[in-house]
Amino acid sequence: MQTEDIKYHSRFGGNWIDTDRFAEELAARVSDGRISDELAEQIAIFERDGYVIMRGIVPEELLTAIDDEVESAWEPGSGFLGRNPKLGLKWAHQFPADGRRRIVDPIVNAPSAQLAAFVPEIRDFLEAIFDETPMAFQSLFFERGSQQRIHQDTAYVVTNAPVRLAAAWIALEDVEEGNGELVYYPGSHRFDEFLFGNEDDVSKSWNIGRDGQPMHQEFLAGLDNQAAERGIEKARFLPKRGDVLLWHADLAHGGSKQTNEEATRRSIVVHYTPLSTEPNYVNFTSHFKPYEVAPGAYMSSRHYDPYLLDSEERPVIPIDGLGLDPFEG
Ligand SMILES: O=C(O)CCC(=O)C(=O)O
Repeated sequence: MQTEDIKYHSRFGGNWIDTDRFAEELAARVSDGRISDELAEQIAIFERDGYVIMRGIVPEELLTAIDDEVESAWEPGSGFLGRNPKLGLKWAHQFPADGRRRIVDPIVNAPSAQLAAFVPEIRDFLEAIFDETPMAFQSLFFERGSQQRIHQDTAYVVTNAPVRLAAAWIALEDVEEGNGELVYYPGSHRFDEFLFGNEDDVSKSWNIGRDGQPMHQEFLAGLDNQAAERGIEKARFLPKRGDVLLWHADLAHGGSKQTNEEATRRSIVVHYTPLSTEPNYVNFTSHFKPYEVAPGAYMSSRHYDPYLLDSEERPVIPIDGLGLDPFEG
């Protein structure tokens, strides 16, 4: 693509799909065989709506293996890290089994989750929109829904190329309305852009010290307001096990209220960026080492050193407040 005079929807740039040349560029890539017709259709939907749903792309053998890996994650010594809103970050076995546990970066220690993050449909799609090898760099396993207010990931998932980001929501079980399902505003990736920071330091990401809570609330309210002004209704993702929803960096999405108290809503969310992009955590971890998990597929982690997967050791996390002993009580 000729780079002069190209206009991006965002002042922070993006991928080629985020430019005013999208339609002609897509046609050119299809016509010279770089992109298949099927992939082109998915990319066109993603560009228009800010997300695309791929049904049944994670095979059942992989899903069964993930179930086992997640079960083993709660055992002392598993090496998995967990998180919940109350207790923060700890070894996974240190969390009560109340159904609200989350596993941090499950794709590092769980080989099947890693494969699921890069099933060919996801890998090829990401490579096509990034025009580059994809890298998974922030993932979470959820037992139940986050119930998180509708937001854009660019506010919190920080890299040096903010719009060159996409995420996958991988369903590990069927989800019904009331189970804390994922909700989103179709088309919201093209909403007017909220600017954090100040004149000297305009930013797409929220920094609590610099911006404070009022600006954060203004950002969140702005998403609902823009949806209302444009007459956009919330859509719900009610997947079957093995379905995946891929979303754009700026799709406004969140977790709906869980009205069915008993229900779990097991899922894995993976964030991706091109291999040349640097997550913000390169500035405060020694673990930024992209690791090739399969040809054309990389991962990195803020907490784990994936290269330890090649050794006999379990990945360990020498970060503040957490010891190195994955058996600690
Ligand atoms: O799955 C959910 O409830 C929401 C997940 C989400 O918003 C995220 O990971 O960015």
